[in-house]
Amino acid sequence: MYWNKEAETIDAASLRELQTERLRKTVESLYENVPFYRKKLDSTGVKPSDIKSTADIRRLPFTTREDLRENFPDGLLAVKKEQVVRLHTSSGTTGKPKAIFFSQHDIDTASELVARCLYMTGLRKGDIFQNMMTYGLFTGALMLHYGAEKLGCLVIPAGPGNTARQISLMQDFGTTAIHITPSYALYLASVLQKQGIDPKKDLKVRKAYVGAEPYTEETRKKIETLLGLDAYNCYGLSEMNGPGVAFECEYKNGLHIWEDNFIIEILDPVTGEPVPDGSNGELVLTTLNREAMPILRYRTKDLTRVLTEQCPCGRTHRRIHSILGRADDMFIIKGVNIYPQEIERVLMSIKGVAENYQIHLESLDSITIKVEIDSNMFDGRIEHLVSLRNEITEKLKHEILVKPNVELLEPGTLPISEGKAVRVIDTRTM
Ligand code: DLL
Repeated sequence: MYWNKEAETIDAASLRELQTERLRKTVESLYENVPFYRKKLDSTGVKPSDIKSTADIRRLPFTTREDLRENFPDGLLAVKKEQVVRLHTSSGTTGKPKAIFFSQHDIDTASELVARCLYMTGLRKGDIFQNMMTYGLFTGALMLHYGAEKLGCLVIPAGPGNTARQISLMQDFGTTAIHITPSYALYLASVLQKQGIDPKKDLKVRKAYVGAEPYTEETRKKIETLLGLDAYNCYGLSEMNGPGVAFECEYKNGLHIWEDNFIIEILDPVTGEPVPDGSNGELVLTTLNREAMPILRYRTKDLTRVLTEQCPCGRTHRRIHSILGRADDMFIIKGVNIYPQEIERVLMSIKGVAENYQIHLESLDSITIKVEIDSNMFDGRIEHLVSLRNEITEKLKHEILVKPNVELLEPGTLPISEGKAVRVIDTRTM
């Protein structure tokens, strides 16, 4: 049931002790080797020997995306360059990318954590794992690749896109599990449907690891129904190894974060103060077991909450709710704060809505939702279209408190992205 029982079911006292020891070592390494952190620590008056418990994390400085960019390319490296065996980058929408370095120890640890993740969903030696994430500087594909190989799975490094080839690979090699973004999973389902392939009867794929972008429970259900499989949420970010930081177990009731490798804090995104247990806030992560590039209190901007009840799977590592959105994803229309996920939740729960949509922000008081709908809705009966458009408009208005313009489109009209989907098109001029 467990890949590493001792680590996964560690008791609370031993976990705190391990975290404290690893946090102290992390701060020691940063203080000695990274001038940026030494300066920050000196300015707050904290010395590595001051770390006596995990509560001392509150005395440590934050690290932001801007800090990573300002220290580009290797200003945050805590080891000699010769000890580095891998570089990944995360490209932002603006400015320089963030460079993340890994030592062999870091790669081994990341693979071990991913192996734990995949094992807890029931993936085993003998499974055939088709990896449809982008290989390259993006961490998405490689980290799951290594974890699946560690379990002894046959890994097919398919990469994203070329859907016809993806389907042939599944058919020819009997793929049992896939790793995919939510937007591509929905697209894949629509192509299978068009080709008359029933995934439940004609394919062997029974598990999907779905992540790299936020998605709602409604989207998960749609993916599961259309592809006839169990979809497990997989969360991570390049700055913290990539995918596999938090993952759902067989109960699919929140994502376990490996607390022997990360300290989790949930903070108010504006004040930076902790929110009460179980309340929503920004996830802030500290690495505890990284050699090349440890990071203290990284402001992920991802919004979530800690789920406090014990998980029936017996793992003691706490769970977070699936990501509710990003602190910087929010937009304001007519003075109302809106997150794209609220729109997605509504769209994906309406019968007749297909897989692809876009949110267009044109001015401070107008929002247009372009949404593809099932091809059978274009049956020449205009009243069907009118009634669907009214239903979407009313349900969205109820959820986001602003009446949107809704445009219904035929399937295949909106662009498909091979990587992360671009859902919000903001053409407002401020
Ligand atoms: O997206 C790592 C990853 C690859 C995770 C494959 C899962 C699967 P970055 O490109 O650095 O790394 O983007 C990280 O993507 O801060 C979140 O905002 C978002 N994100 C990643 N996974 C999820 C998820 C990878 N499961 C950023 N749910 C993060 C919601 C996610 N958002």
